[in-house]
Amino acid sequence: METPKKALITGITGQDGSYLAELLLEKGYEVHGIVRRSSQFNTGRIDHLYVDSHDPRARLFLHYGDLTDGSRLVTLLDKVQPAEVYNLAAQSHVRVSFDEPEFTGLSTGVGSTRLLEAIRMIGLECRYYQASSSEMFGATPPPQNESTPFWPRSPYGAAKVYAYWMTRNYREAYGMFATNGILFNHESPRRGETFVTRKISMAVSNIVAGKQDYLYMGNLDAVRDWGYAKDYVEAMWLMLQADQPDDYVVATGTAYTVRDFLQFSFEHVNLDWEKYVRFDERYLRPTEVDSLIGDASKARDVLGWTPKVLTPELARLMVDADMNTIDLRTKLPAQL
Ligand code: NDP
Ligand code: GDR
Repeated sequence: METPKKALITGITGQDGSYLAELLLEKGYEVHGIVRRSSQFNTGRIDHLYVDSHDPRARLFLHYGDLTDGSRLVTLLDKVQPAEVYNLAAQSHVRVSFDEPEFTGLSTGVGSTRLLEAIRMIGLECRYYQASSSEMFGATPPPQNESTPFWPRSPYGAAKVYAYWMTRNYREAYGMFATNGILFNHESPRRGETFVTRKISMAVSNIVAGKQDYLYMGNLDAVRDWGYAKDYVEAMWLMLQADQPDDYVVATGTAYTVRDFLQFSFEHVNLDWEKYVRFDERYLRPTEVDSLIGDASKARDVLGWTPKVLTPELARLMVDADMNTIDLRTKLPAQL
């Protein structure tokens, strides 16, 4: 029997990590994931994939670690010897990055350097994926592609720009197969509950169930290019199968406002969003990113990648998922 290819995923407990782990397991990989120690289990998104490690069929293995702990990354990479490393771990919330700029820099920015340097130090021959972001384009007007200048508008965006350039530098300086996926917003029923799309889909289901009266929101005019996370992890994998390391934008190329997303979601259950949505300035950011619309022609032409799910369908799919699990949710999310 052939030895399975090994992949290491940082951020495996997050939205994208869980879909990527699923995809790689389906493709026959042995998947290793880095998990942060927490006072409660934080593996809810991947529990369905886990097989006890004593079982000979087990192909998913979890290890404690943290992107702020460089020596741990060295010992772990040395032990696992993965052929592919996907760096998805980050403090990924833009609004929170204004409250925690230093930690965001340490994890989202310097965390990538720690991982790249660990790979270099032990001489690991692997392919590296960096989760770069459309937030790097920030205030540069759309459409944005691989040649668009960066103008980050948050500590998160700035940390991602640093990680992007470190990834390119390790590619150019050491010949490492290091690739940036510049992904635009992508969502799913596993999206964190304080990101705008999931906040909306959960509120719709709570309102229908009579558990919530109003939804408090910030800027409804922001334009985003929202795709489906399951489609986007496929693009990550394709990038590491390419002949050469490179940088790719991944997006749907469509544009909707937060207001549009509200309308698609409430309309799906025959409610008028304007009756339920109220403004709270707490959800505004000191500097906003007004409009992100990606041009993913390169990913289409070189990798053969195209999105399957577009924003209106995504909104409906997320509302349906939250409507189906409403009975399992016992409390409303804290107002964060
Ligand atoms: P999530 O916030 O859902 O997941 C982030 C993951 O990173 C979690 O597993 C989290 O662990 C882990 N993590 C956070 N800090 C550390 C740390 N210091 N050490 C180790 N692990 C850590 O993000 P997504 O899945 O949505 O996004 C994945 C990546 O892609 C992120 O880097 C994000 O910035 C980037 N990105 C996301 C986009 C999107 O639209 N979703 C678009 C473009 C880029 P825990 O579960 O313990 O919190
Ligand atoms: P974003 O996602 O900042 O684009 O970053 P988020 O869903 O948080 O915000 C999208 C837009 O909605 C506006 N907005 C609100 N946002 C939140 N969270 N809560 C609200 O109540 C609210 N009201 C209006 C925001 O101002 C913003 O304009 C995401 C993250 O996944 C990043 O990690 C990733 O890199 C980028 O997408 C691409």
